[in-house]
Amino acid sequence: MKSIVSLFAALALALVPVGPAAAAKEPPSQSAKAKSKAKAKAGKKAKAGKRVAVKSKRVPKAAPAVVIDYDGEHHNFLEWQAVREFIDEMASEHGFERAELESLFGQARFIDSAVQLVKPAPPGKPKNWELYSSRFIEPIRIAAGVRFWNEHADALARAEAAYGVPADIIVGIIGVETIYGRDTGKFRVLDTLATLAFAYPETPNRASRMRFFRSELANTLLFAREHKVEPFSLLGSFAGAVGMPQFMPGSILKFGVDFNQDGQIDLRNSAEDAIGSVANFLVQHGWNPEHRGTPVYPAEVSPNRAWEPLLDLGLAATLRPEQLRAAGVSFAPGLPSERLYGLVDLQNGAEATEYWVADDNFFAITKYNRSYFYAMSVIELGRTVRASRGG
Ligand SMILES: [Ca+2]
Repeated sequence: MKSIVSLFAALALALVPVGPAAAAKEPPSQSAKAKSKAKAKAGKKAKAGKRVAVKSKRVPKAAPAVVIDYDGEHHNFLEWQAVREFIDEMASEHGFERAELESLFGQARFIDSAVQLVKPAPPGKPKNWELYSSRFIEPIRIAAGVRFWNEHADALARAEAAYGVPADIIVGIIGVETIYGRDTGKFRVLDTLATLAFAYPETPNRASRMRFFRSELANTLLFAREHKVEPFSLLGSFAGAVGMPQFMPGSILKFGVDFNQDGQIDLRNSAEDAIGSVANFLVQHGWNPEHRGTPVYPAEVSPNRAWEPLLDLGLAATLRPEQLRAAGVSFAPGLPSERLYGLVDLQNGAEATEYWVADDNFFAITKYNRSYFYAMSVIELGRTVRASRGG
């Protein structure tokens, strides 16, 4: 039984962007969009993949009979010079067999929807925190969060003890990412990453994004080899993000944790692995276990706008409370005076902007997805789920 479970887990493993998570990550709303039908078929795919699991360190030559339920064009990636250079690099730097990689790329599909989805949104409506957060702080996700927390209370408590990351933050992230595993993505990671690595659309940041996805493609092959997983069995979002916490392959390699100790890091099927991996990711990105209590404090700003330059200090807590006060930022007296903070603005369309001061732990969440809206939604969803459970 154990072997079936672990194989299933490994094969279905889907991987986050960023920072690892962040830099590359698609907005959760989009990742959710791309996933609706996948769940029912995931079991079949994993079972199909199970038969082809290999013990050798070599990349299997043939893809398994994984059912693909999306339209992808058969494209001969090997026609592209950049792909051939990539194969050369993987062979010379990491010892992959050229013929095996050629076989894989010969079977990869071009995913046009991934190309469309990474294009910048048309300029339009101003940022609106209320609207954004209402997609995540809502009854269905809150109820699913309560169930998830109840079901995995032991693992959440174990993660809090081991990493110092409270359950509500982990529950907030997994809820915002995939509604607790409901929307983990249906694309073969090799298809989407090959498409985005070598056919990224014309955008101002095209070169850096292609480098990123090329690197994640390499990470996918490295992960598959290291963990003896058939590469085409890895499923994820249109941007290659895998599993309940939507880790990019590079993040799985660096920060993934086998938290249920079954020998596999399976972020798609193991909530325990997802919980441990999220906590580990945060700690590795600056989460400070010593900082108990809330990472954010409501603030008010003076009309003279002397605080405005403080909004441009990057995703880091660098200001002492007295520096904030001197610039016209006020906050409740209970704020711990020995910590550093950053000033955060949550724009609200035509309504008044909300201001907060935030400590290291808020900014650790922004390493998962580089957005104030994202980090604040994680915190609020976690708090709401905690309150719904009775605290
Ligand atoms: Ca595991």
